[in-house]
Amino acid sequence: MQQYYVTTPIYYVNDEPHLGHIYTTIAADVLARHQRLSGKDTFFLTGVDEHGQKVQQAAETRDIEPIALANQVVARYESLWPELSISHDDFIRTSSDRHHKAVQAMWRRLENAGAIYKGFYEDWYCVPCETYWTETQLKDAECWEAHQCPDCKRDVEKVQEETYFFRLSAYQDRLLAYIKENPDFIAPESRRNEVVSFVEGGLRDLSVSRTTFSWGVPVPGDEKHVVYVWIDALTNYLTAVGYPEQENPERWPADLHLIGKDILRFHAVYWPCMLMAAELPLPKRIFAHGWWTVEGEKMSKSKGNALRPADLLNQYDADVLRYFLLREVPFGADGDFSFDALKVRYNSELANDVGNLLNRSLAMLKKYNGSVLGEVGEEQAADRALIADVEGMQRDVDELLERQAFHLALERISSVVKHGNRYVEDNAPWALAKTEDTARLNTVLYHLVESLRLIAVQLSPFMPEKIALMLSQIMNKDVDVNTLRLSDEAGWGQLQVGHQCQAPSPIFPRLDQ
Ligand code: ME8
Repeated sequence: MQQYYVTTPIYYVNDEPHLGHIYTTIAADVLARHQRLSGKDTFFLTGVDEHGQKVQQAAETRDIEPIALANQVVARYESLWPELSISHDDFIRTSSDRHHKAVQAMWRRLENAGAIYKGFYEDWYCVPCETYWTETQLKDAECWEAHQCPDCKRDVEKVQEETYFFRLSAYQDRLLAYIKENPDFIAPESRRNEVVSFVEGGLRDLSVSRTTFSWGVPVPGDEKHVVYVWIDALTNYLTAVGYPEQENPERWPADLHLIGKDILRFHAVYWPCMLMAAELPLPKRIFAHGWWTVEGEKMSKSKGNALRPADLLNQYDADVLRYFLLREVPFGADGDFSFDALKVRYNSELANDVGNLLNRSLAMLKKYNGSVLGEVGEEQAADRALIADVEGMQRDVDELLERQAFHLALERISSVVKHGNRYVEDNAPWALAKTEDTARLNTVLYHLVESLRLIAVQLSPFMPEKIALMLSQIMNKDVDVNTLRLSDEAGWGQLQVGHQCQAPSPIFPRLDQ
């Protein structure tokens, strides 16, 4: 069976989950569900990043141990993910034994490959960004006078320590060649171009150990050093698939690392170079999505305006959020979250289009034929056009999700829903019901219900709970969307004549503006 391995970033435990974290995880979940539906042996990984100075400091301010802070935030994620129907197969914690082993084994592997050496470091460090800056970089960014981080504009600290370096510079040419030969490796294209110009600008060896704090994985054989948090964090993608018990894990490489644009360099430069040094295959694709603001403002801890999952789930079903987040903004672009936009999108596409098509179709079926699908007559051009559109949708959605174009996939499904509503108007079952032509009436009703079934199947990765309700009305039994497979479901004509549907019950009631 074909495999599929998708990951999210592992989230820091010095912050509570917010809109940004749920966005990436929902996107990964939709892909995982879509791949399972397509019959692939899918592995979906998410988790938390527990180590590092940032977490240690956050714990100190609260006067607790870092692990206690981590445990609190892990509990939040563990209760949040089921509420959002996240279907991850593994949740990784970097404080776990399995991960310690993996990080230490990775370190030794890099060391044995001659890619790690000991040296001395003198530079400027931004604690919140966990990034080192040279004097030249600060000067270039006009941050030298104020000693500010070029990214976040907060203060940088001077650091001088004995450190181990990773020979990043040695992989510059190989990485560039790889990126050029593999056009799908980094997406979207604008991010790929960014990475190319960064690498072309020259890679410096990377400091990969710290002696200034202790909350992390000790460097094997030199325990006063702690492994740099990014080496630690990135290795999680291998830990979860059985490294180092399996030296070259069977599930590796990942098919997709889904990340936000903030952590592109770590994933598209440092990580591939580490893997090259370790002689492990590179992930097949890295997709960096854009940034959400909320009602026009950047979410920030200092402003305290981060949108928390509870603020959203108090007002909207998880599935409606899932739909909105992936429909509203082209994946890859930045976007602004507003409750008004959510309501508009919900009313127009979910209540008016999908909800309406389901309700009116099942209501007419009930009224004209006791909810039973009658004998289908000869197909007309309009029927064939609807079938062709449904079949085209199935192919297109698959192709669009292969390249993470969620908004286009939803738009494509939405276009079939609109087609279905037009088909109702054009074929006017209420008028047919007044004639003797029951064959035509049955044919129209059949095409509507069968289209709805196939639309629901395609929507199920996006809205698993709502679609389970929709399908149970159509199939007249409980439907577990997790076990649906396209090989069983996707063919036109699976609903049998004589099948009885349920009476409609609205799943997307209209909201007042
Ligand atoms: O960076 N809009 O963890 P993190 C969209 N531990 N996505 C957002 C967002 C926003 N406003 N804010 C956060 C780390 N995200 C490291 C990762 S991976 C080996 C280590 C999402 O808790 C987005 O996916 O800061 C971003 O990449 C991630 O949260 C950063 O999470």
